[in-house]
Amino acid sequence: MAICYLGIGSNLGNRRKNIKLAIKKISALKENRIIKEARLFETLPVGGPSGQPDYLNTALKIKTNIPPLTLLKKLKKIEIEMGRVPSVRFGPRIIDLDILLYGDKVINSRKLTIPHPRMFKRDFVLKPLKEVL
Ligand code: PH2
Ligand code: MG
Ligand code: MG
Repeated sequence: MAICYLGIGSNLGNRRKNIKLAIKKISALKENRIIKEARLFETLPVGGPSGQPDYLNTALKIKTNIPPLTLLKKLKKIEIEMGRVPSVRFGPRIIDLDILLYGDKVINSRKLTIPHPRMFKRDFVLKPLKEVL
């Protein structure tokens, strides 16, 4: 089992409901257990088109046996199930599920970079992450 940290964000629709549903779906994945859940943080959008709605952000600490790339695929599947549609970079989204850290792994593949490449510069990631570390 590996300890893994996920970042979650939503700035479209019922943001709180979106995040709660995503957490429910994450906890329903086999070989995956939620250890800690951060509070919800209201945050200003960083990057992307101007005028997009504010975000709610949170973070999870999970214990998982799902390998990183498989976990990424499962998270993407949840995003799509929840109605996320492709948009411009950093554009508004119903749900965004990011792998921040996965054990002590360092991964630099075409599909996945761990630690998350922008997490250390982003308050909206670090604030909730601090609560679950
Ligand atoms: N996610 C982004 C880009 N900008 N801004 C906030 N406040 N919260 C986010 O989750 C966020 C963002 C790309 O994933
Ligand atoms: Mg993101
Ligand atoms: Mg993402």
